[in-house]
Amino acid sequence: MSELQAKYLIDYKQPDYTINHLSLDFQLNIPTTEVVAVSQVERKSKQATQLVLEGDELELVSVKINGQSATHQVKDKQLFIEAELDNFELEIITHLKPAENTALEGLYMSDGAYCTQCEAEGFRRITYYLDRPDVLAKFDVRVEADKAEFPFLLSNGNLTAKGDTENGRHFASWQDPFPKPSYLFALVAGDFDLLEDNFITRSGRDVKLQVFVDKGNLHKAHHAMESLKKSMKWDEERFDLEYDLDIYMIVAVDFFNMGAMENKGLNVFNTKYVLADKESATDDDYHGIESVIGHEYFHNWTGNRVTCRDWFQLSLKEGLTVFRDQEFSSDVGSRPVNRIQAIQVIRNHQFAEDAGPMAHPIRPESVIEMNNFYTVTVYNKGAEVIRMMHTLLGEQKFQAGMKLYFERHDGQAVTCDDFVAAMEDASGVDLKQFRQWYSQAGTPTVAVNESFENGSYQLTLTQSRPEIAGNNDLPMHIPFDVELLDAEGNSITSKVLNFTEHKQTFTFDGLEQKPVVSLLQDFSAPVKLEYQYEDEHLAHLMRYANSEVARWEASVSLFSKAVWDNVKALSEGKTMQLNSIVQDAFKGVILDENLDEELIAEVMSVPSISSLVEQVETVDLDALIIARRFVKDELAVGCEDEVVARYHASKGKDNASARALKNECLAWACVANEEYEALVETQYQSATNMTDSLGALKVSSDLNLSNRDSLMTHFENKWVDTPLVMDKWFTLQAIQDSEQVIDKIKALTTHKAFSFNNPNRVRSLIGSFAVGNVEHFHKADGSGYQYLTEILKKINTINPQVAARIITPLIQFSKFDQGRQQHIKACLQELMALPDLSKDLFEKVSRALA
Ligand code: 7MF
Ligand code: ZN
Repeated sequence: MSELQAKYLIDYKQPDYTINHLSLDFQLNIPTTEVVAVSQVERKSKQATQLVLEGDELELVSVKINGQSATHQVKDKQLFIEAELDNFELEIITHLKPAENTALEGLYMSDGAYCTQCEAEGFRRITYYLDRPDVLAKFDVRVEADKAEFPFLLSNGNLTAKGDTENGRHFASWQDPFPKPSYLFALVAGDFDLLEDNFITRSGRDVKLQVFVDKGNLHKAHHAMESLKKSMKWDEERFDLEYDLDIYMIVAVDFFNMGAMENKGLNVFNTKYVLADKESATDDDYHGIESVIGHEYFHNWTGNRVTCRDWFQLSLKEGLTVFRDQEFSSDVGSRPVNRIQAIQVIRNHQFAEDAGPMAHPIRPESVIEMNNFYTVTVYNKGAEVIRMMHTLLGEQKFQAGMKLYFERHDGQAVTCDDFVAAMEDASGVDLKQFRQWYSQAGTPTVAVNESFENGSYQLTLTQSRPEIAGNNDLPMHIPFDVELLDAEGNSITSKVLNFTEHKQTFTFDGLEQKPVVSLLQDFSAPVKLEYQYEDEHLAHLMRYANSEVARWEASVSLFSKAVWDNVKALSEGKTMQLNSIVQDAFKGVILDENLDEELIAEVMSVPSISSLVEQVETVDLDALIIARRFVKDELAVGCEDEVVARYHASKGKDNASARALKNECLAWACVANEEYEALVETQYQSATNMTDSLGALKVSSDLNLSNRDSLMTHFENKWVDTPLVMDKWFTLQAIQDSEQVIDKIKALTTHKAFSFNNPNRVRSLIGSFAVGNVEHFHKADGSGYQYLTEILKKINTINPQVAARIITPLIQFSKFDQGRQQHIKACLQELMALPDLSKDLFEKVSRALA
């Protein structure tokens, strides 16, 4: 079978053999590391004669069964072993080259430390194994390395022995009492600063907590530690879940393909989600760290204790764990602001994925490269699906469902359907139709019609969804939250409608006047709405809707409508204009003393070009850019006095909400009038935290103020040795509005702080250009596409996962004009012709060209 062939969910079969115990022995050395893997194998299917193991990038040294050399053959990344025994001991010795591993999958070196990343299929780069999540084994691990260079030797579970060996080397032995799939294995060896603390669990057990960071960064580890303790407490209180080992370790590494990884007892994190102090990290960074630490911790139950049967079930653990981390952030912080941010991820990224060539249900049915399915669909739409169940059941029944899920499946590898069944059985709520959310790709659309007669208000909803292979035409169960308001802004009624048919009418009787309706409140389902709003209607909601999320939502719709009205004006050769209702509505929010400042900042941050693109089927990108800029400028000019006043009022306050508002006000003020550059200069020079200095720098850079170059140079000199801060600087460079931006980016790839081997650097410079610089990446001459293609060719061989992530903006293009599409197609064909194209890129490029 070619490795470029897809695998299918319907082909799932239980394994013929399983492994109950694995002992791993690592002799860590550069260039060659030796791994001795001893498995206790059990034959499950009596007619099986051959054990087939997966392996990749390995040098096979020997294979023994019960101490005797075994008959075997390696073919196409698989090892076939003759094994006609019901129980046997299998010993495999492999050699690896960690220092040459730039893909950062399996065992690799990160800045002088050994570390591993095994999810999804990286364990097969360490030894030949049944590398699939439904094989659960108890792991014993022995690690040996040079003592001076690698004083810390870590793996999953509890330390059982350590000591010195020969030639300045030492060893440590670890035992994980919980059976686990191979993707949760981890090993780290290196020299670190260590922050220690402890947590007493609800039942009184004392858990040792350790955060390992690069030398010299100890002072940046405290927020991560506090976040961990908060997470542990929250999971006990809200989900009744307690930690289960005596030790919990977090290691922060510079070279990491993703955000973090939940390896049992030994989480490995990208430094970006651990290191913070107020000089170098923004309020957003602090928030991100708290939520990622939470996410990985919450996996201990939703992912590790109960894991996935196969990788098609990834959303079982990821959708649920994202839901849990969102609830955590909302309980310990601002619920409306967290909800707004989650909604934005769906609208700005997930809808695009669902409308593009990589569209898939939250439980995909076919996969070539599993790494390509760690997506906003599986994660974030998956979380919305869990949230809808929460809405349908309510907190109490939802928690009863969780309890039953753990009672039934603790220690097992299960399916999404097992989860839904537990929710259904514990609550008595019928979720048969609801299960469609797991199998349908594409974003459903709900068209809304209303009528009002004799005191009766009728809301008629019609649902449809795109025709994508695998979709059916049965209606979905859509929880549809509505609120009716009267003309004075009082709430008449608020409820969640069970919208289950293709077309359904809901009636509200006994009304005196036609109500103003707030639709799909709190984004109660991940759908697109079709409804013709009037400006007055939206302004009313912005002012009076009960829910703050609904008020923000109305501001998004009002701004968007103003943009589209002007796109239309442009196409008809008319002059652009902005309705004073829009002006007044935004002014009203900016002046509102009762609204949370962070919420005002969210309203002021107005929809991005890419989120506007998501609202329509086809778009004249150039007209959109002009119209959006016009609306933004008009609003800023109209609110100049108000934003300047609020800027000064927020200045003295020392909290994240006030800073968020202050920085939005600064941006608006400078859009209105460049004379406020003096405020930017003062804020930058007197800032005592990164939120304020970066806030000022970003305004100067985005608007190309006259102090831009001097501030950028100052920032660069100050932070050149702090990689995570340089990432912010690289991003500002990449998203600047300059005709020379590509040449500038090219020059920056030789900057001493840049490296193509480090995923954070590539994402901050190249990724942000492609995602965040819509105007220049999508230049009509194709130069942006061509540049990304050049980079992709390079990264394809260095790190296929990173390449496959940053190609996203190049394959989600179908809305633009023919000229742009032709340029993109030529780029994709160029990639397709690469002799060494990775399967990660192959899957995406071939789907985009199909
Ligand atoms: C919060 O899911 C939300 C999502 C896989 C790696 C972390 O725990 C994870 C890992 C990818 C993409 C997003 C996230 C993760 C991964 C993530 C992290 C924090 N199991 Br790929
Ligand atoms: Zn996760």
